[in-house]
Amino acid sequence: MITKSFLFLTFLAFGKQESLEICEVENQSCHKVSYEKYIFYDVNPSEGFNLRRDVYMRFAIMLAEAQESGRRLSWRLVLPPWYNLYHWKSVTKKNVPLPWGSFFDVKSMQSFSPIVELYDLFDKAKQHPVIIDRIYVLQNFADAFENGEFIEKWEVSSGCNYEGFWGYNNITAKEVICINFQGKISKLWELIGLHPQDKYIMFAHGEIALHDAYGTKTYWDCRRSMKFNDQLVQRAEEFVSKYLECSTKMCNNYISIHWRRQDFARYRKKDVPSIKGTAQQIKKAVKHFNSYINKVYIATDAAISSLRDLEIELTHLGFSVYYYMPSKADIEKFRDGGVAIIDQIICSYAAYFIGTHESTFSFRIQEEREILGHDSSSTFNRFCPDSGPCERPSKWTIVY
Ligand code: GFB
Repeated sequence: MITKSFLFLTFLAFGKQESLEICEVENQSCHKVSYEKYIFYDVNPSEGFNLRRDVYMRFAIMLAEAQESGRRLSWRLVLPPWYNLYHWKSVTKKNVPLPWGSFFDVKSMQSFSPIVELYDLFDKAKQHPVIIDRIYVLQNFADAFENGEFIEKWEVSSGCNYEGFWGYNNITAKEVICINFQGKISKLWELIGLHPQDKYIMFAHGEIALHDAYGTKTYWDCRRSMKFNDQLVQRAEEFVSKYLECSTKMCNNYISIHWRRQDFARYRKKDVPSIKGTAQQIKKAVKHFNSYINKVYIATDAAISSLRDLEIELTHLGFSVYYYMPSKADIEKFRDGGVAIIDQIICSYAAYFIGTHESTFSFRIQEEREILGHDSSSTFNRFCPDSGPCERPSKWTIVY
């Protein structure tokens, strides 16, 4: 409580009212009082887990860079809970919003950017419900190019709405504004600057704002801070040790594949191989890389019947095949999201990896392998279609 003994207040942070320093003359002491403001964001409901991880990075970097520049110190990023993801098909406990701590080491993420879990914000916010001052619903412009040029811009538009708040009914908003937006994420500060008094703002369709820069040191600093939650790492390591007989994060005795099927096998036939073709490509890769390896770890979203067919093909070719089949208890504990991360961790420890073209699930494994220090020639490999052109995957190597 501020009493008469507090005689003066100073504004910090370049004259903006971002934090207050309160000095008490009687005690001759000063302390800062935080004046926190919060950015919420959400992503198009149909987007999967691994694109969402990338959207997080765009916002986390935006906030981290703002802090580093010494401006906008009061802003925090609220992590949108994981809720009702389209690809999460297991029928376990009823669908509840899951915090980021279920999958990631949030303390490590906080070492990079000023983030808070939504449940922490509920604790901090004195008002209930939390009332968001303004939701900006981002939309694409009808035509991204003006006279053949991509220009960064935004304009207020109409015809949008926002339904959501991850199933919570104790969040609401005063105003929803539709914005046609194209450009880098730091341009969102222009929108934030329109109403300097706002304390809680939100961007819906956050995926529309692009990275300021991709693959830079800052990108990788952020990416490295996204460590997985310990329980998931432990479960993956148990599997690697017990079945793949390796006890380091850089195994030399198995290769891993991410075999994305489902919609990829149906609609992207020019990018993915048949079952027989997959087995043949694995054989060729092993022969080229290290013909002593005979263990193949498969991460996949394929139907069990297709997985068994691939297993039969690979067994005929002399390979021992491994995959992680979560028990009911594992699914209850880790949920679909955690089970997928366990697959990703196991793939990341392998001597050699082959991924699926343009799958963000594969991209995240490649990044993990870069962080672990695998030679990039063992990482940036993809399955090709049985016939036709096969573009080499881009190499996004780590920067320190
Ligand atoms: O993560 P994600 O965006 O990767 O979505 P893509 C695919 C989801 O399918 C994952 C499951 O988050 C998992 O829930 N999944 C895929 C897997 N592969 C595996 C696997 O090997 N193991 C396990 N356990 N689960 C995007 C989609 O997928 O591709 C978009 O999100 C769209 O909706 C686009 O379809 C073309 O980038 O592969």
